[in-house]
Amino acid sequence: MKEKLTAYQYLLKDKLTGDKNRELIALLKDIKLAARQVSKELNNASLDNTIGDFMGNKNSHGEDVKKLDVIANNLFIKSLENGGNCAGIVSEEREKVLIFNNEVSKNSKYLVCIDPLDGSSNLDVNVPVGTIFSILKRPSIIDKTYTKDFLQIGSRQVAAGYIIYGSSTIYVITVGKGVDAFTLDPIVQEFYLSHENIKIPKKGHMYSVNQGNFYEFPLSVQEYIRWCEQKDEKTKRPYSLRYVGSMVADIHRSLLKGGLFIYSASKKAPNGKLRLMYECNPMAFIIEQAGGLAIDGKKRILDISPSSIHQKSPIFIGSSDMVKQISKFLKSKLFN
Ligand code: P6P
Repeated sequence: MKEKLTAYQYLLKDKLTGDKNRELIALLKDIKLAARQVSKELNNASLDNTIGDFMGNKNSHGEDVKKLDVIANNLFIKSLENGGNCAGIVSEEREKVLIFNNEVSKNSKYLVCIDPLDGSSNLDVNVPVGTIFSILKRPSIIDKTYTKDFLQIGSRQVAAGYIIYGSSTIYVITVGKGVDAFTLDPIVQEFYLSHENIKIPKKGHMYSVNQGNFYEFPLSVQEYIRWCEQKDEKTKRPYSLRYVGSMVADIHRSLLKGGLFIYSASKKAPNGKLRLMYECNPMAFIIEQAGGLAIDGKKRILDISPSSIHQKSPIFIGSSDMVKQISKFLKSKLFN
């Protein structure tokens, strides 16, 4: 019988050994605490009447704010601020950075970029949603923390992860030494190792895109989608279209089963919809660590130099063979 290790025990034993990693392990525990609290809020939402819009409130991007968006954001802020292992955060739910000025946090080595509750538009219909986070090192622990300290390219991430709140709550993380997942035991309220050293299948036969935007996409993306729909036994086409409308759910399926997730630039969204710092970068780090690829259509997501904390990026992410295949269309002179 395999030893049942908690996330803390496993990371301490295998991935984050030594004193220099104590603060990072503690920061990952702070994130785990908030994840457990959010999981409980989501499970009770319909009973506690916290499903639904938050009195027509809108976030800094003009999107309807759900009650649970606010609850989740506050829970992560509270855990990160009180944990003292993070100097400040960028959150999808806040227009500006939030710097923690308490004595312990202000000398912390790390910064966190987070989407506290991604896919919350699905909450009312009980579709899996998630938290996505990215951990960066502060350029300096002597100076104060500034917005510019967060504007680091994705390849400088120290750790990244997501929590998917589905039929079970699963915490998927990388610290740059592969990808591991931990499933919440709801009775014990502890995350235990359930998927060790996950590798994304090199080939996949599922593509994940909002087909409703087809005629908004560049011709190259339209042609790729048409290619997926053609019958060809050798390449096991037509592929299956799977789109949940919740990035964490679509990426989690691709990670475990293989596939390609697409959120392309379009006429109505020239930079796509997903945010670089707390959606594209963390997912790209995880998928690359699992052996997949992640591009914006021209370059590696993790090589993009950010200019603003909420900037968007197109993203094509998943099984390496599938990303290479769509790259041929994206770069073809026929379609550009
Ligand atoms: P669309 C959810 O709102 C989200 O941010 C991601 O989780 C998801 O992948 C995407 O937007 C869905 O967007 O435009 O297809 O509804």
